[in-house]
Amino acid sequence: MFIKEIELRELRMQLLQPFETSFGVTRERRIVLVEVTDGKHTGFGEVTAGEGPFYSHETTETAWHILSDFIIPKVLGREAGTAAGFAPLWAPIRGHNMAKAGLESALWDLEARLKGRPLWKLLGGTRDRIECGVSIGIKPTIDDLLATIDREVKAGYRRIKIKIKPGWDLKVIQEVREAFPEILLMGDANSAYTLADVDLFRKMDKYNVMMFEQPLHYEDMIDHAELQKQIETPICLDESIHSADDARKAIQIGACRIINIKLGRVGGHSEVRAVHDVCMKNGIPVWCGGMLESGIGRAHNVALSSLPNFTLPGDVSASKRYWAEDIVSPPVEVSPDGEISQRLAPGIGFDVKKDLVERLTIRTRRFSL
Ligand code: OSB
Ligand code: MG
Repeated sequence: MFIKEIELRELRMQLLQPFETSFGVTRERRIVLVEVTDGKHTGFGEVTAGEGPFYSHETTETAWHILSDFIIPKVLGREAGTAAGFAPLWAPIRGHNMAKAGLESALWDLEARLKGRPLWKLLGGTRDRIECGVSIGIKPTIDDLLATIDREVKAGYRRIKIKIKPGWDLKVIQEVREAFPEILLMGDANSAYTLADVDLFRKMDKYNVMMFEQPLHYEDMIDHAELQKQIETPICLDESIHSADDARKAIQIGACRIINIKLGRVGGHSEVRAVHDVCMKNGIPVWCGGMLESGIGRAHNVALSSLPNFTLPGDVSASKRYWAEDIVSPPVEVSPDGEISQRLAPGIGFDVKKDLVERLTIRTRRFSL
């Protein structure tokens, strides 16, 4: 694989509905797409950084900078046998996993297309259908939330995740559980709590919640281990896990019983597989997290969710929940029983709608030899 040209673009895409978490509200996405070519085939990747440094330190702007000024210059004009073979080139760059993953995932797509194989098979995936859940943001009222859950359950989604934060937690969980006694329910706090809240979590233990996702600080494992000792509901880590090594340590100290794997947060498909393998070896189930992706990031998420230890429904849901028109064709669709089928075409298996991408683009930069 010889890298002849790389193109970055920033897209602006309006979400159909605002998405609110404990760290803020997102109305519009600023998405960086990475397109790599060997002159014959093309691969696409997506940077999942947020617009501001509130989920992680990375932003759309920092990813553009790190890709343009540090990662791309190391990769352009270089040759490697596989996508994984390029990773040593950017290994000296500390952090910035989402910027790295934007390019790394494009290289995997390129490798898969070059070999004429679906990406999910190249990754070692075994599931030709994946189970889908939804992530539902904080709503103005509990009634709004209940109505949204009702709609998503009727649409077939198999697991409901709600966002929680101080003041939108115990009572909300209690009412959701009362209205939907049977659903697989979980809560994601995005680091909104501290160990001082252990009593609150003990109270929430009795509502049969599948897991609490990242209740404590975004860099912590130690306090999570303490909280996990004191509550029965499994803890799932999201923000704290950036690598297979983090996963190993978190498991070793009992900081979680489940791990959410995000392609961007761990720096690409190779590290996704490494995190996946550590978890599988230790009997820790994983699921695929989402970052309000466009169809390209979504397609990568569908593919990686085919790995065998993705045994829980992920935050990988239909394009139409986010976008009036997605940038891939066909859009990502979920069956009435809550599953997405893997694509059989080479690479991510979806076509990129060039005209729409062009219309949504607010800047481009092309790097060629
Ligand atoms: O914590 O999982 C999260 C969205 C943006 C940033 C962080 C998170 C999320 C979601 C949405 O929960 C998942 C999705 O539907 O894409
Ligand atoms: Mg999360």
